[in-house]
Amino acid sequence: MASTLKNLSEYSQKQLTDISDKKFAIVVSEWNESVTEALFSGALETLLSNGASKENIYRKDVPGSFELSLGAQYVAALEEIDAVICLGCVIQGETRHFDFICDAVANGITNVSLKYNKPVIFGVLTPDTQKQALDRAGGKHGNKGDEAAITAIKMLGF
Ligand code: DLZ
Repeated sequence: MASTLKNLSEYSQKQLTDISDKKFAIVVSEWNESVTEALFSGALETLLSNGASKENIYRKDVPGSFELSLGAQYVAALEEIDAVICLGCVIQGETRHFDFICDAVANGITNVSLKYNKPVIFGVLTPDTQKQALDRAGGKHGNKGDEAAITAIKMLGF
């Protein structure tokens, strides 16, 4: 039931689409690196364990989550790329920077996906604290990088 599914890292083993010849770009924000590297590891492992080949997975880094949209646009524009996964972590702070970045990246990623008619997945954590981020990057709440990869695979099977 969708209402009880809180953690896609424990997704059902329902048959996923064949991704052995699909090409993925993973765009990773360098800001909050310890978190985003853990998200990247989760996404990479999940793609590989679901049949993607290592040579079909490209990684591009951007300075912060705000730059994920443009990074995604660069790679989505490449004809050979089938799906893009954007990984970032924006931690709620004292300033309104948080809202500006989150709004911009959510809208930007949506626009890139619609413009190129390809899955461009929003794998951006928006926690209140670093601990909450780590809990969702391989900790007690799973790994949202895994979930982003599963979402990309599911959209390729649409
Ligand atoms: C400036 C900034 C701040 C305050 N916080 C974060 C954050 O928590 N996570 C993140 O990914 N990036 C942050 N940034 C950087 C912006 O995303 C962006 O790189 C800069 O504003 C330059 O455009």
